[in-house]
Amino acid sequence: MKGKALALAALLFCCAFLCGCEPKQQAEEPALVLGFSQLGSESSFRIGNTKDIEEKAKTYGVSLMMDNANQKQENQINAIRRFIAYRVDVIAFSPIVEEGWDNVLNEARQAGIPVILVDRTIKTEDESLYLSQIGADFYEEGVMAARYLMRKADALQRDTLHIVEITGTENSTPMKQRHDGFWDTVAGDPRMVLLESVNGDFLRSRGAESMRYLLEKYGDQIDVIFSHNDEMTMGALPEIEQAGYTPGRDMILISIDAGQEAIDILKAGKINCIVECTPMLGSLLMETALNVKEGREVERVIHPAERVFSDEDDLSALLPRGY
Ligand code: GZL
Repeated sequence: MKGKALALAALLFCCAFLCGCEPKQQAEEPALVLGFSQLGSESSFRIGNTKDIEEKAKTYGVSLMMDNANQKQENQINAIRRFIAYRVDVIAFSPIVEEGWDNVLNEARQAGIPVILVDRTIKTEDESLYLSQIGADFYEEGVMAARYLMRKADALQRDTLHIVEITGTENSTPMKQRHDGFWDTVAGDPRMVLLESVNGDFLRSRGAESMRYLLEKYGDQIDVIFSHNDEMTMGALPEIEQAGYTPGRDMILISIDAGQEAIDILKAGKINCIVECTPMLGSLLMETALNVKEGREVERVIHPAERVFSDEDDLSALLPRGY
């Protein structure tokens, strides 16, 4: 009897295999449900960051609830509350500014939902409100920008460089730390003279407005523009040219992010230096969130590796940036 049953089972399996009707697969349970509040779509960095997180969620089998806050903190707070109500496994978000998160993160903690910060960070008295912060070392980005400028001053044998700064979103981590990293580094260098810092909110349109204002006020005095991101640099470039100056030659341009559009302009000689701020944080986020769900230890601060691209380099073999 047993031999006949085995033969029948083998026959059925062969039939199933030959007609391609393998046994029904159980629907895969997601590895985890992750709620992510993205701050907006203000730059190629941000768009690249969103795209990478969406792609890596698929790669890691993570069920992703993505919300775009369109540059408003209240929208991020509301999204986090929706994630709590939905009882996601982990909440992650890129805080548009550093303050004002304690209440909603306390609600997440009371609901037993762990929180991961992505890209930017928050200011809080209660460090237990989040488990990990994954993002660039913005202070170091400012330092790298300043070190490039000091090398450039040496190469040009300049006694003085008058600098204008176009900063990112007020009270955001990248704005505060890029500013501090840059000015702390040049503090001891008498050649470096700040004319004025103006806020461009990381936006192309505001970068143009800021550059127009600075050109009208300082004109020929400007030797260096230190811009906190590529979007604002792109906005500033046509203003510089329309005022009759050659960017990259009459004025030294230093930017941050290193998206493809800006890299192409660096290669064309109109930007002198771009400090990389990689948006490709998706794998780090998924791995950290999965570790959190499994109850494994995670690092408190995770910085991706970043480099500088400048007119000191041969960029001919540089691979496409992907953002
Ligand atoms: C930095 C990120 C900044 C980018 C800008 O990690 O927060 O925000 O440099 C973006 O392009 O707007």
